Amino acid sequence: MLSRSGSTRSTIRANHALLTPESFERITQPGWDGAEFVYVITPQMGARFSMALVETSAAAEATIDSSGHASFLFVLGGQLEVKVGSGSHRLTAEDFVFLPPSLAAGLRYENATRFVLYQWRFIASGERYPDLYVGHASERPSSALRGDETLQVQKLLPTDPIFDGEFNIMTFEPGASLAYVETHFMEHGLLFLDGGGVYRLDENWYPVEKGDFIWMGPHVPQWFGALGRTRSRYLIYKNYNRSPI
Ligand code: UGY
Ligand code: MN
Repeated sequence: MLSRSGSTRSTIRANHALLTPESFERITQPGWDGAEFVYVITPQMGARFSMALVETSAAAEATIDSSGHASFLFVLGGQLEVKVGSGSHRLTAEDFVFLPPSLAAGLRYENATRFVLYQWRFIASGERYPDLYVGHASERPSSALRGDETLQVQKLLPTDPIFDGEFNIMTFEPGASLAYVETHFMEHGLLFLDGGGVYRLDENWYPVEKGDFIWMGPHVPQWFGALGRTRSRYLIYKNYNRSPI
């Protein structure tokens, strides 16, 4: 949905950003035939990771450059095949894969595939990187956040300090909210999967909905209240298991 009015809900601030689809700018990347990238969150805005929406218009193959970087792919629609060594994994909507820096992975995507690609410089603990991890969101267990049954969290990755980050899906019943305004040094890269509501970021309150992305920088005060009559869900990355220094 293009807007010719000169207005957008996208807002870029020093410690947070809201990125909404009417302002997305698409670019190509070498080695990714038939794919376009919307880099919604980047180091250029101050983040220590990048988050891109990748959309394909033709079937093709690509490889993930893993030199020091880990990657996490979450499929929104279409079909993606991940090939590592002699193994292969077929991913469809809400399937995901974590790729450690040590691994060379080939991708094959069909036409009209959409996925989110997070990449960051992995901070190892000890000598070993985690292995490749593939999963499906609906198969990950859900638990109430601090006993609040209206706010469920699914941890997509195993709870193991070998990972330097978490990827979670948070599901809010209509009217549910975060219990308090969080502040923490960890950053977030978020995509609204369903529903919407009001997101507080720093001293600002933003209406948000499905398809919106948010960057929360270190320490930015953050709170969400879900509105509407259906559940709200978001996918959220957080650097985790590592100290700030
Ligand atoms: O895990 C988190 O920090 C999460 N509760 N933050 C958020 O939803 N903004
Ligand atoms: Mn948080």
